[in-house]
Amino acid sequence: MKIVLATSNQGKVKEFRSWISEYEVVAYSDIMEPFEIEETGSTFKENALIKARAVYEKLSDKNDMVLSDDSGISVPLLGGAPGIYSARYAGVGATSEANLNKLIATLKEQGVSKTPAFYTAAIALVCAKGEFCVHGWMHGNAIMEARGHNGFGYDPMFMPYGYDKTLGELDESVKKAFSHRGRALELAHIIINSLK
Ligand code: ITT
Repeated sequence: MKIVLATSNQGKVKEFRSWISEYEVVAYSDIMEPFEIEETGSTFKENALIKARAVYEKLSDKNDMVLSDDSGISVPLLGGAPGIYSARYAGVGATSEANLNKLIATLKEQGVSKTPAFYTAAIALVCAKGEFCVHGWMHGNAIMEARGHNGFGYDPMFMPYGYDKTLGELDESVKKAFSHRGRALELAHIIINSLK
């Protein structure tokens, strides 16, 4: 059984590849022509399932399993924004740098130097046995500047609780152990192992 990642985000591909070691992991674009998947859901879970189902439908080997991730950063001070719109906060097709800069600029307008924020990841699994979804969260503070180059997306402005560095500065092992995606993947692993 292969695990096929239903994502075009290279940051996610990199994390999943290094965190799932005992299975063959391939990005869906390695085995089929990449295609547009419209994320029409109103929750992380709905969007994760939409992405995993779309790729599973096109799989030639239905014994393989599709894994997708819908994730984002939420800032309570901004009413939860950008949330499910994290990838398109600065507009459809915006670069992750533009999204990061927009969040920093928006928070600066609030006149605070840091504010609580949290990441959410919904991981959906679609396979011959059915559809499953698990979640993970990581809480911390959003700061008003970008620091470090590790991780991706909003990591340079996110300081997890218990650390005085951003995910951009911290070793990748911290993200594996404590992140939204790392925690959700731990739960996904249990499901995957029970189905193999
Ligand atoms: P796919 O839909 O192809 O998986 P995407 O990047 O569009 O890729 P999402 O719709 O789930 O995926 O949006 C996730 C966005 O949330 C991502 O682009 C980042 O801006 C942000 N994000 C999610 N997890 C993150 C993480 O671990 N570190 C930094 N930013 C993250």
